[in-house]
Amino acid sequence: MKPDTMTAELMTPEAFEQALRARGAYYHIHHPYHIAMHNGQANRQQIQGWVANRFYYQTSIPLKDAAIMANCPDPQTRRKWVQRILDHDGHADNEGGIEAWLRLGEAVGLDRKRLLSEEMVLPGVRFAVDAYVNFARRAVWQEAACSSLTELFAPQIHQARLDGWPQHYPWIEAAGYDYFRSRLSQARRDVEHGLALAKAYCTTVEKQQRMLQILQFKLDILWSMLDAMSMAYELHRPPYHTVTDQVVWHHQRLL
Ligand code: AHQ
Repeated sequence: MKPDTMTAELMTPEAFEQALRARGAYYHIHHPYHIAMHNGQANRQQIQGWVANRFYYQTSIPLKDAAIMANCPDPQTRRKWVQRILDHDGHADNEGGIEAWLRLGEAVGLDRKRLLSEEMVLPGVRFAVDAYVNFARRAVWQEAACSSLTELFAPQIHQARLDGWPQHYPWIEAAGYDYFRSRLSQARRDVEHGLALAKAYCTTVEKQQRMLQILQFKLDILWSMLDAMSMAYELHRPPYHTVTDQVVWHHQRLL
């Protein structure tokens, strides 16, 4: 759907929210890799690959959120936004999402050191995630903040995992599911703030149409991550597979 600000009309805040929600049609819950995991058709390597690659996304979220805060001059907004960093990095009485994801790793049979080494992170996943962090560093802070609105669709995907994975994958230890449970409420709270920011900021046709493109950019990031995993773990065509069966791609955060 190509945005055309020449003919697009200014939407009311309610209509703009509906337009944002309509992008849910392109959410990665509809990606074949995700559908296979949801239907119990993923094997151990495909689940482990997803957990190890998504770990790079999770550890990049606090960098993304800190970049937004660094660009945001409003203390009121920063006071709210900082909670997102704490949710992942942890604080006094909460281990945080990154620690919970490491436990998800152990629950699927991956040692913490393996995830922390980032040696399983595919180049395509790294490039997609780095594009998100770099966007947050350079963009107008409101645009970067609202790019998190793919979480409009996240509670459904976390709930689907909690509902379906235990039966499909009895080999995954139940302790691993704590992370998905934690996101159900955190995502809903974050989306409320993100939507308020989007409605307050997008007061012209140009800003509304640009924000829809920014949301699509973020949807593309999530979709592209699963494309890279499909190549490696479903089509058995990891990078350089015609040259070597070794992992030779870079696995350092260079940005
Ligand atoms: O676990 C996820 C998470 O912490 C976040 C932060 C948020 C952002 O700031 O962009 N997006 C996000 C997402 C998480 N989980 C994804 C999933 O499928 O488990 C969904 C993803 C998102 O919808 O953007």
